[in-house]
Amino acid sequence: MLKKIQKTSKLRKLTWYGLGVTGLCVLAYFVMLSMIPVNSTYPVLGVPTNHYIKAIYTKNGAIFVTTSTKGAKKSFESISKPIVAGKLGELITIHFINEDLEKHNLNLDEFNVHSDDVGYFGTYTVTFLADKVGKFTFYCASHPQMSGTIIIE
Ligand SMILES: [Cu+2]
Repeated sequence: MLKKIQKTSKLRKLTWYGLGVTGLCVLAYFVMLSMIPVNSTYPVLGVPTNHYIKAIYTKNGAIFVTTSTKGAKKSFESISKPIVAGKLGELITIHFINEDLEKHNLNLDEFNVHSDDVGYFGTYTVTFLADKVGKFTFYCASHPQMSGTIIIE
């Protein structure tokens, strides 16, 4: 009788242990998935550089403005055709924020970045691997005047 109880509790422990390991594996799987840049098929380890791209309203129509940070301070430059700079091999995270009443989207074809339409004060975050050098154009598909340049060196 006692042996049977011991056996059952052992089995129970084993079951919980099994469930725990399975849970951890599932968690690890999703963490790994989240580390895959949008233009890659495998996870890339690294701390991405954060770039912020805002869509703002001006009297000449909406434009993109940008800023990038490594620290806490952010300041946006209100110039049209902004430039985002990165280095080859770097993970780049773009936070797109729409501060215009109209919907906008963000596209960077060469790195497979395509957002849906983002509404007023909506955001879209994407991480990609800067795996080629050159000058690339990001743009809003709905508004031809909205574009900027990404330079990877
Ligand atoms: Cu737009």
